[in-house]
Amino acid sequence: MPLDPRYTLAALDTIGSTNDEAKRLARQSDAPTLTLVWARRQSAGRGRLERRWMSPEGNLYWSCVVRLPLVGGQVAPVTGDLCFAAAAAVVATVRRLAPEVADLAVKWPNDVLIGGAKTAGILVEADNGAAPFAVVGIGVNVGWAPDDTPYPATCLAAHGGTTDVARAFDALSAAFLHYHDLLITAGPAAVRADLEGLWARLGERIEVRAGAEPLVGVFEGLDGHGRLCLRLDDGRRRTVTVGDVFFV
Ligand code: BT5
Repeated sequence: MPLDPRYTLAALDTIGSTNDEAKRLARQSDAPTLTLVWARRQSAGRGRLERRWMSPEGNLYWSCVVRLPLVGGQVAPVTGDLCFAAAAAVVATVRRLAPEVADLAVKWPNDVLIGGAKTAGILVEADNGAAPFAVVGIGVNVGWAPDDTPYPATCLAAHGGTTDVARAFDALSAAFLHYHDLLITAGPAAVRADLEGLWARLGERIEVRAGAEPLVGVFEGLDGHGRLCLRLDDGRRRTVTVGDVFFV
């Protein structure tokens, strides 16, 4: 499947982090929107909060520059929306490349799980400088998963899916373009609609670490901005914009 001509591709062998390379290209060489960086392996792959993303050969390491639209002279708050677009693109990719998978879920805001185990992670980073942009970074475990993470991890191949990273690249690139365009033409609610029914632990008790104090309560759903809504044990409701969800 040829890459859509709206993308510009930098395909690399080994790089520290495809997100860092995408940021460098966006800042230094004025790379256009939809500049893609794809590496065979990463030597310093990152998760959120500088956590490590294990990145040996055999998996997909994909980052895309998205130039942010300006709304009323301000950078539109689209970072979270891009995270949902990325999650929806990963879900479409898993469905295509591992069609036997039944238990697919998204752990708010950025993990895609198969059978409760992490299969993909998403890291969206924004630069609100003079020429604002975001980098959408996606790691998909295609043929390999770590066995020493605090929470279980898995890969497509372990669920009857492909081991072909190039196929995963093609599928993810096509799916992300679809959701990128849907975000622009129909808005974030249309993107989130495709994630309905996929939220892990909806209606169940979860723990959210967003500040100093962990919050424990029932995950009631997302609000109109994609924020997580929690009903605490004392009946109060809290919405969380950024945080980590833990299963209790
Ligand atoms: C994420 O962070 O899940 C975002 C991961 C984004 C990785 C992509 S790869 C392409 C681009 N370039 C980068 O440098 N990054 C992006 P977070 O929610 O913070 O989860 C990180 C945690 O996941 C780690 O602390 C480990 O416990 C676990 N982990 C690390 N590597 C993993 C892997 N390959 N598969 C499953 N879990 C992993």
